[in-house]
Amino acid sequence: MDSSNINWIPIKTYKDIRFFLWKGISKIEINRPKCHNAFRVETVEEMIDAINICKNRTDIDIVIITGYGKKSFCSGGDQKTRGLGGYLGKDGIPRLNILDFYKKIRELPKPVIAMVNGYSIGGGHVLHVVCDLTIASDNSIFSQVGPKVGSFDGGFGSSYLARIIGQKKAREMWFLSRQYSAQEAFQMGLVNKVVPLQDLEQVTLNWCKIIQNRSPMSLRMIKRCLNAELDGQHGLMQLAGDATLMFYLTEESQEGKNAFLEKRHPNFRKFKKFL
Ligand code: S0N
Repeated sequence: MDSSNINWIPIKTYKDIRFFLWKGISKIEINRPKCHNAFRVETVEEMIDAINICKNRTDIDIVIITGYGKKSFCSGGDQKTRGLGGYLGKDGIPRLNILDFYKKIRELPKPVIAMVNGYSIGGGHVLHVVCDLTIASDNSIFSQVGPKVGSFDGGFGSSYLARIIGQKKAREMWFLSRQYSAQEAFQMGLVNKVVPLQDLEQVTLNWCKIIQNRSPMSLRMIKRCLNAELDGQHGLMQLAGDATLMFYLTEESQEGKNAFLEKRHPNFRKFKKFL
């Protein structure tokens, strides 16, 4: 695939993000370069709207999340909008709605790739952690700054982080709140690949292309299974929902519905049993 052929087509216009589609690949890009792509309540609302579209459109196979420009992926919550008890939207109600977006990424039955193009800090670091895969440019910087700025993420940002890089390293990241280079992040298993910044989109799209040729149901189930172990009852519900989907596709399941509608007893005995 030649980068000159890439033709991102806008799906919907927003204020804080850009949202594109090209050949079944969608791209959600935080567009607030003045503050290193920090997210405010409205940014997150837009991202949630975009990812809901990704869920509902069958012509979208895979989602890339990234930040505008060459310096930053995302610097976390917009500290200038942080009030008492959360981040303040136009209604003045304090929220931490980024958690809802993290959940959307985990729940999406399609692969999500973080294309990290610079600073990935605080809630903007958790943002790449919750994605299925991370491809980072060589100028990227990774950090959890909570203990420096008076916050912490005890959810995916710590427990899932620790599953990825180990308990000791996760504690180091949080307790010291220092910055790590892309190479250090690669060495600790925090990212899947590091590439020169100018190759970042091309390599990410190459990975997308490979994944697009894989079985969508297989990808969906493996994502669910990997999540289920960590996500407790919620993860099991998601996995079970997909198991039900697959059962609905069988003749045995159809027989139950048809018998009800035809007001007869179902005959399940005619179906093959598997060991
Ligand atoms: C990215 C950094 C390292 C860049 O440093 P540099 O190059 O020196 O630039 P600056 O001069 O610092 O920045 C340029 C302008 O951008 C503004 N800015 C940068 N980041 C933010 C931000 N997050 N919010 C608001 N503004 C930001 C600067 O202020 C500056 O503006 P001007 O020119 O007007 O002065 C460096 O900027 C940096 O470290 N930034 C991030 C700092 C930070 O506090 N991040 C937020 C951390 N917290 C969260 O993300 C928590 C939110 C959260 O998501 C969460 C989730 C789940 C559960 C809990 C939480 C939680 O609350 O922790």
